[in-house]
Amino acid sequence: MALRLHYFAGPGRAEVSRLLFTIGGIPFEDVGYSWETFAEFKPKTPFGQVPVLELPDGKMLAQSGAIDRYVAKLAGLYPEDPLQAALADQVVFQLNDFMDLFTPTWTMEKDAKIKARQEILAGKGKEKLQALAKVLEAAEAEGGYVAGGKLSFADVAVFVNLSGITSPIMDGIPAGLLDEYPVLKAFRNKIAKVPAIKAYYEKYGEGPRASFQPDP
Ligand SMILES: N[C@@H](CCC(=O)N[C@@H](CS)C(=O)NCC(=O)O)C(=O)O
Repeated sequence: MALRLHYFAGPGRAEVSRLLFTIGGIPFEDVGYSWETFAEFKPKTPFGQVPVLELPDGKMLAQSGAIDRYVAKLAGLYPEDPLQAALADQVVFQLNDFMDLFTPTWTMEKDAKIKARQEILAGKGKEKLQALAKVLEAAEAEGGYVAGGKLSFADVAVFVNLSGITSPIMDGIPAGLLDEYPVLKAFRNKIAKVPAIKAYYEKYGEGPRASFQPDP
């Protein structure tokens, strides 16, 4: 039985793993839920949340960070060198800190949500994106990727988070946000052109994933 990745239909916290499976050529089943169908599955998960990766023996692995690293190792996309692995991880944790800023906005009414997101982008969010740009600029000069001079799960995570934050479903976030951060824009676009990633969004790049395409 193939590994089964359970999540909602959108990109969200499962997209990094979907791409890692795809780049690595590892077959997997992408099991999508609506809020209604998730209610039935929820009690079967370790922590009542998705994503969950169902293993061939039926065991369930939860937490996107654990799933991403496991799939990255299967796909040969987790650096073997401990320092390079830590350098990859530091960027992924920085991305998590950035995305966590928006967590309280998800349940807000539309007007409040737009205002709160604009404030984040002008304050703490800007600081975090600027800091990320500095790290990526240095990485670019040292081999072109986040760690070890080659593609790893951290590059995929950068791509997914920068594409996701500018998704058409993100009220209050300008589609052209990355124009303010040329290093981030260029990096996202470079990873968008990795052949397996580009092919994935040629197939699935509609709706919330429109922003995952390479720049025109
Ligand atoms: N830290 C967890 C968070 C998982 C999470 O927040 N999942 C949300 C969807 S993005 C969920 O399952 N929500 C439904 C619920 O909590 O009932 C991870 O990264 O996997």
